[in-house]
Amino acid sequence: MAAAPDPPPDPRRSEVDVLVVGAGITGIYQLYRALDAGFSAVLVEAGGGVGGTWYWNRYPGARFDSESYTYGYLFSRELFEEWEWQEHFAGQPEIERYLNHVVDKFDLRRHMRFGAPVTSARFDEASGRWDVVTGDGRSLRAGYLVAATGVLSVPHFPDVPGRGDFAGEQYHTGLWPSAPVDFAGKRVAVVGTGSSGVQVIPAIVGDVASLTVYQRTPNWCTPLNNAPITGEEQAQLRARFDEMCETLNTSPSGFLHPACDRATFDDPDEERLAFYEHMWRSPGFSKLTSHYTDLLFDPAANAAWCEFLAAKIRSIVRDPVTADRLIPKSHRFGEHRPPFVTGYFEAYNDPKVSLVDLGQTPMLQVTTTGIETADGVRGFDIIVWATGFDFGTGALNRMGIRGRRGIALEEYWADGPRTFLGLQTAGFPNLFFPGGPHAAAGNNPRYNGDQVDFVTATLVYARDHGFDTIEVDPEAEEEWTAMIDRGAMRSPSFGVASYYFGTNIPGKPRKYLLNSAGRPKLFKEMAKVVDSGYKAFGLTRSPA
Ligand code: NA7
Repeated sequence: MAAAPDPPPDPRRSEVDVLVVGAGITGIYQLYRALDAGFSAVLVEAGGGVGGTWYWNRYPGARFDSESYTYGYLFSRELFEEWEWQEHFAGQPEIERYLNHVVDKFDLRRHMRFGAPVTSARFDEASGRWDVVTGDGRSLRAGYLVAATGVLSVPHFPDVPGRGDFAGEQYHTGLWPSAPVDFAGKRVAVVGTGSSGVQVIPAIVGDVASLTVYQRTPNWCTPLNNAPITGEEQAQLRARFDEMCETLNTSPSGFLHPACDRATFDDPDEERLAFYEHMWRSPGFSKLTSHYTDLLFDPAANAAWCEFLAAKIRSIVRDPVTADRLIPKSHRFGEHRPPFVTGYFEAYNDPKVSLVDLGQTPMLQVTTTGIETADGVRGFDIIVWATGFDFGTGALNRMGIRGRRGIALEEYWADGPRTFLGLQTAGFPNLFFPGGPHAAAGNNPRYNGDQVDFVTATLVYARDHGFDTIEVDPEAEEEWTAMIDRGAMRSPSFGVASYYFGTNIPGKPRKYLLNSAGRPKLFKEMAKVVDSGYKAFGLTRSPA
């Protein structure tokens, strides 16, 4: 890294070139890139430490389901070589240690302020600057505001009557306390069976007195197939760093998994079953990225894989009624974000574990002692809410962002987000949100990193050409947003009942929040912008 400007910017100073919000993997990288490009920069973070998702989601069992070395940073070979990930899919403690290591190695901490959630951010048209207030009572003025606030950072609690009356302990997986939660000998309820719920369940089952899982919709869970990284693999990772970067930096989904070249019914039944077995034993997301090419496009192909998975669930879970409840009926594989598990289905063979199907016995209320469903009350000492997040727009819409003429972002986005490149929205000059809605899909740090690189290059271009106001052209925004909406309907495997479309949050507009054209489209459009001299951004000079 180039030397930081001297004297170093004080994180309490009131005016900076770049204000980054969020100390997750994207915000840390944006801070590093802004400083490296010679801007003064400060990062503010609501939490008490570094990590973002990996700070808040410290529940037992929280871990990557992207391979560790593909999720971490690639900008520094030295960093890559000195950090030896212990497992192919690292657990939260190791991830948090890694991100703290990065922050210290690149001397970023002195530019960071913790316990400082943004409560308001107003664009001042006269000066062309953002005036930002944080929850610790400070205010800052910034030329550029980069909200790296993440897509899964606002926890969602279901609106169940009596939730506040529960006399025991209750936790949301996305707001997990730093002090360890003692599950030993406790009667525990876990509500929700998405990626978080299915990680926490097997991680605590050994400790609890009883575990009751409240499931509204089962998911197509498949094995994560985690393993320690052997010495030989470590050596190979180092030796093949350049090759790995090339693959990760160009792959549509940001993974290393090789693509399959066959469609489902190209293979005779016996070979197809052998391929499915191979997939079942393959790591994490390769069950999507290395699967038959038609998995998400041909409903019959998807159904054949689901049939295989249902048979697997039945073969693991001994009680046939429980097994049947764990098999999804309402959606295909890939329609929801698929969770990857270790010992999840096996946990239901433990007599301490029971599964409540909320479809049959809806949750009526939380009482002081437990949870009441249509068939009665069960008592608990601890309730774990693994009930997800306000995906995509949750954090951005809650930061009090006001653009030109005081327009509120949450009003401008009342019918769903409108963006260009998943990075900017018209009427909010100099505001960028890498890692927000509409960018791509896949291994997040890879395409979020592409966005950070693009933002940094844009700021440098503006500085080099004497501009300081960057505001996307409404037409470019309209085109990108229309492309996102059209793409949402393209794959027949994708229904609209998922957080990708906001359906988990009552009253949220049903708009697609990812980008099904993915990273290749992002690359193409970013290159077009650069080639055109940033035309889509209408660079100008502020009046002041
Ligand atoms: P998810 O994947 O959104 O899962 C949330 C779970 O909570 C899911 O099973 C929901 O059921 C359930 N839920 C939500 N609201 C309720 C109510 N009111 N009652 C009962 N159950 C409810 O969140 P996760 O934290 O597991 O994972 C989020 C991401 O983190 C994941 O994609 C990875 O990227 C890591 P539903 O399916 O809505 O019926």
